[in-house]
Amino acid sequence: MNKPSTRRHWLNALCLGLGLMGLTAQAQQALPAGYKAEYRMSTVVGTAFPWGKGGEIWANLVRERTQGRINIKMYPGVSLINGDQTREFTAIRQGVIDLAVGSSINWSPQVKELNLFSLPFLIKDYASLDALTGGEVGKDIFAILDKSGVVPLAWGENGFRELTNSKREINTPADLKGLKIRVVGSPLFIDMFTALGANPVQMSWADAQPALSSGAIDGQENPVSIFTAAKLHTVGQKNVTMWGYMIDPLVFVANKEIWNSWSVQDRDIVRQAAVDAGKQEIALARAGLVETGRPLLKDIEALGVKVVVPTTSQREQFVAATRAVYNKWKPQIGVNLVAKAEKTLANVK
Ligand code: X2X
Repeated sequence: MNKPSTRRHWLNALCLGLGLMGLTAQAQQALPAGYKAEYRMSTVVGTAFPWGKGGEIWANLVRERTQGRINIKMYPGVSLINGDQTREFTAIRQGVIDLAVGSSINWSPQVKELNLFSLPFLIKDYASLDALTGGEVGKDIFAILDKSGVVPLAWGENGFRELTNSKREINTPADLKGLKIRVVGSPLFIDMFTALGANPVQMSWADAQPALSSGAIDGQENPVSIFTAAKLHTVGQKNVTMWGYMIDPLVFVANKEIWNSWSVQDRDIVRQAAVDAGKQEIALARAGLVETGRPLLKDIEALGVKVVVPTTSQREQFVAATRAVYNKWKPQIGVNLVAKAEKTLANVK
């Protein structure tokens, strides 16, 4: 019945199978007990953006420095939660996401203190943000994140959020009147744009791009690094207003259980890699905006986009129009935390 050649074939297959099982077992043995073969990292945007690049740098540094013990796979587009960026924080806490580089805005529905960074016209320049994240306020926020159930590791940056639209130049609140502006998840943004006379529409970043393309909405607000990488000029966004009304920092975090499953040595590696990646990411986020003449703005104008910078008195009109929103949100964020931030900022040169 069984010809010798067929028997040999089965024997070979059996040996190959056993060999593979042995190899898999070996690979598993190489990992310390309790380590997963792969960890899932969430970001909103991919590696074409400073934010996604920061995630990639972090994952690569961790893989190299742990000799592959900790292997991180990126899930841009917040794909682990079907693009619903306002659920990211909960998903990290619950372990649906192992690691993340996330925006303070997207996590602020769960961590109300993170709305601090979204207070209109509070943080006026990079030195001001650095004074907050690098000082007592930054420590307080990390302690709050820790208490909220994640392990905060390092700061990154999305950037100063600028206003763009398809309709007209916007220099004052009057120019915004009636425009449909897409805003992100925190109700603070609905308050701000309502106060400015616009018609704010809350939607995810994934939904915003088709909505801009179809003209269902007129405008949006995001850092100009997002504008260029997402090519928003191709979806009708022909006007940019450099009003710098707020800046959203990013935070590199880990799920607590995952964190505790690692050796102390590996935790140090992951934390230091986050700090190093965060520094590089912040430099990428600021590229073209910190050099004299802000060369990135010239690049945007070269795309056929009109870039305006409100004068001091025009800017004052935006500040005045949103002051009531600032005052309404201060107690919701925490009077002490906001006062501490205001005091720190008053001392920034
Ligand atoms: O949705 C946005 O506007 C974005 C990409 O900037 C954030 O995730 C906060």
